[in-house]
Amino acid sequence: MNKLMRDGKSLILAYDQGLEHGPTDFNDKNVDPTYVVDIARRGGFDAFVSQKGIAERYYNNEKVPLLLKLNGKTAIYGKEPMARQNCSVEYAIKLGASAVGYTIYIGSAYESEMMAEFGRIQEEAHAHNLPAILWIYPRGEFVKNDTTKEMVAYAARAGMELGADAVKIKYSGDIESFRWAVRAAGKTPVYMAGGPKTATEDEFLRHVSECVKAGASGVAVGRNAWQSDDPFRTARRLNAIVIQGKPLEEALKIK
Ligand code: FBP
Repeated sequence: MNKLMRDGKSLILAYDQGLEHGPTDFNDKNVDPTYVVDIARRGGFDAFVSQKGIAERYYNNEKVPLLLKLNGKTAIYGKEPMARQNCSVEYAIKLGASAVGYTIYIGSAYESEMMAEFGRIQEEAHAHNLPAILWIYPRGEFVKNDTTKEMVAYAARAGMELGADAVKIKYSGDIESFRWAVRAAGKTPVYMAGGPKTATEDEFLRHVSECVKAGASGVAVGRNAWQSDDPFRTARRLNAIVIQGKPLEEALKIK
């Protein structure tokens, strides 16, 4: 994990939403992967996340490490969520990846298939000295609310027990409950998932700041960064909170 961390913290830029949600998340600027790779490169991010198609065409041995997603799904099929592997660890390495990512939907009827697949990927990644990072989201018919204290901590714990080198989980909404999730993850670093763009940037940065206070090792953000009117200012503020440990009020003054 060291390659993706500065002083034990990471700022990760996620750009796999085109597959997960469709181009509906994009405008004329950020629909172009070149625009987002540039934010990752010059915005002080510790990793850029994409599917292999974007890495093949737009990631050219950039300074920012590549965290290649090895599975994904579209938003079209609405039943029990399942995302199978679509890229090998070996090919991720060929593309220059420093880490691989995989999503498991715990609670889905297909969770055991994703767990088995991740188990193989994790072992293969470790054999090549690559960290395997889990996006771990409670989802499916039996998950009524995926951001309760119990659910978020369950995701964190499950990810740790499955051998993830870091887990990316949703914010549970307050410091105390997120602290429990971080505790449940033990030695496994926890990243907060960004989520849809909040009404104001202050709101998003407050969540980030709360997660850091709760012990998170960073944030893996997409829309709240590359949909920002000023993504480089957002990145500077994120760096201040996550990497430099600055208080929210101070970060918000950064221009
Ligand atoms: P965002 O910050 O844009 O939410 O990105 C984080 C992320 O985990 C992406 O990597 C992924 O594409 C998306 O969220 C998944 O979103 P959903 O919660 O709709 O499945």
